[in-house]
Amino acid sequence: MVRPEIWGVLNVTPDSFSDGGRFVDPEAALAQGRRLVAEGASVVDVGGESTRPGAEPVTPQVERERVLPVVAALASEGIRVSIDTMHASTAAAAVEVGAVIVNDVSGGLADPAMLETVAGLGSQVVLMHWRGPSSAWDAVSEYGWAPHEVTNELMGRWHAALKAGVQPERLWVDPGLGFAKRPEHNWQLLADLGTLRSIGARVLLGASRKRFLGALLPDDAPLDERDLLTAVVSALAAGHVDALRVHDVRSSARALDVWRSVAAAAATAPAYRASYVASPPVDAASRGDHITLTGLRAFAHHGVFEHERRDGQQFVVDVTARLDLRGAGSDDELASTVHYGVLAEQVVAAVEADPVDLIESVAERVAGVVLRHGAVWQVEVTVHKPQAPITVPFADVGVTIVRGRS
Ligand code: PMM
Repeated sequence: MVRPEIWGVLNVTPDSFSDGGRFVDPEAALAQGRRLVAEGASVVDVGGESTRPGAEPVTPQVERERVLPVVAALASEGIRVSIDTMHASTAAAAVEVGAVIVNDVSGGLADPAMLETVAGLGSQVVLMHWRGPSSAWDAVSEYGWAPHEVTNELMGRWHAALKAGVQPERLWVDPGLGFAKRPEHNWQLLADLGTLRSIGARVLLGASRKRFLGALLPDDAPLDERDLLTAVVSALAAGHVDALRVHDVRSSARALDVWRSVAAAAATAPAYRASYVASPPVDAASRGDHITLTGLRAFAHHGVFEHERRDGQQFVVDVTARLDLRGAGSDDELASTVHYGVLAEQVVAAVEADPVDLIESVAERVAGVVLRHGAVWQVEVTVHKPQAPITVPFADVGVTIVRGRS
């Protein structure tokens, strides 16, 4: 399992919600950027305009004056810098002085020139889910199941970016936790990051210190108490995202150490016991999706009798693999599903491998092979033995097992 990156937040603003005013001085900002990297950040995300509800918008000019010296200084030290801006002109100027990622919380909607500008810059681009400025949030924070709407809307931004000329491998998406989302919508998004992955872009997640986490703490809790909650989110989300955007890098890095230890242990377990940390969560909408393969024929030497071991016989296998097929249904990409031809060959190979006494063991082996496909969350396997040594006339005998991820 690949460990997600940590992106450290560096707000060079007088008024950001959690670190406003602390790093306005370029020297203080530079020192903080270095500290974020020393603590484990692989990117420093520099912002010069607060997105906090009620914050005063700044002109691109003021924004550039704040961020450019800091971006240039960090980049000159070999640090990968992301510029958090909604302004195409700031994005271009920041890339000019060394930024390698443009993080646009409006997903290219706030500034009509943004997508074409970044297409020409050659940088990576984060498209965050956005439904307008904070003044409009009350009117637009309605969702059925937030992961669906957010994914659909981000898919639209992803297409817009491609149309503007941005290559797909340069694109990131971000569900925009806290942006026009009520608390329940943020929790829904965290519960179903798998849907977001169906877009096929890398996923960035920004839960750090946000209000929905603060709501779990006493009213008078200091802001940095939210870092523990952020770190827990980092560990819970780690298997589903490519990067985590956080203010306190240390605590999330420690949380990822724990996650990685669990994920490493999961990787050594029998495949059908693969831990939930390695698999996308399954939401109700896709629970019934499945691929079936029936009547797969294999010749093997399983059985308790000597003649069975010596002569072999035919086995017939049916497999029902349950996985979320919505991504494949919308992008029409083989990579978004399981290739049934490959699966069929793997199942037959598993049946034809070393002889065992029981078809129960054969079924377990087949289930393990199917669950090795990370997208499959549950599998039903039936192994038939139509030539079994049964002394009375019979049509078929088989065992069926259902296995899933714990
Ligand atoms: N959140 C903030 C600012 N920029 N960018 C991305 N991609 N994702 C986010 O969730 C996000 C962001 C909120 O402000 P902060 O800098 O005070 O955390």
